[in-house]
Amino acid sequence: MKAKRLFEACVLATALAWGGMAQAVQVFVDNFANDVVEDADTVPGIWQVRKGSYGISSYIQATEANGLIAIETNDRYGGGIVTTTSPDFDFFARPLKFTIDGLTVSGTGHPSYQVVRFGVTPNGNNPFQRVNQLELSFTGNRHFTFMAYKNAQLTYLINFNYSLPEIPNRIELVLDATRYELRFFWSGGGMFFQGDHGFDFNSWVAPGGAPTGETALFLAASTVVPRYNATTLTADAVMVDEVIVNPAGNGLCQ
Ligand SMILES: [Ca+2]
Ligand SMILES: [Ca+2]
Repeated sequence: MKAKRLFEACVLATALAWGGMAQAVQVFVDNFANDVVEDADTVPGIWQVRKGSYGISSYIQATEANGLIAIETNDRYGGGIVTTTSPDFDFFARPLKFTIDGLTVSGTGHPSYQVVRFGVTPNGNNPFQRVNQLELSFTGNRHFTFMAYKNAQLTYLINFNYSLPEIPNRIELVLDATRYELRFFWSGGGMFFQGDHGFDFNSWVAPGGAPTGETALFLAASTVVPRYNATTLTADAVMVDEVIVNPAGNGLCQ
């Protein structure tokens, strides 16, 4: 009930602010429409395909077709696509909203094997090392976590099983220098969370790096049961229609 009231308060604040708002300049958008995984709509070479980091025989495949990115894996620890680390995604410099739209998962295994991962990290070279990052994870059997890895120590910001009919079709994560807001949307409704993410500018660093605020965005899949040495997949796949990064106005609730 508390979360619902907060959502209504935010909607009201947004509605009141609407009339005076200038058109926000979009930071980044990728519709996955040019059939080249590495190239976003207008930014060539921004994505790289990365395997998980634990050295098991992992298989990651990212393909782009029909306006969708599809990520398939047999890796328990996650692999997928990662952007270049960039000041464009620095949410300490200004609030940003990261949107994942048109999300679906599919697979032939048990739904608990199908895991979607999405997050931000200052370590675009290896986001699956999990030293410092904020990461959302959904499984197909409706378990959701929002995790903060800080100096490789894991804190669950959110961790629960939810009674929804499906994985959210759209996820919006708003971050500013200290806080997060998280919204899920699916065909039957929405859900809202907010809280402190636990990082400050100086703790948001890649291993051995200096604080710059620069951030990478990643979208990944993993499976609960890895298929060691597999060279083909049983098609546990995460598919996404669009990734958008927008300024979030003067703070959260935008
Ligand atoms: Ca698309
Ligand atoms: Ca592309």
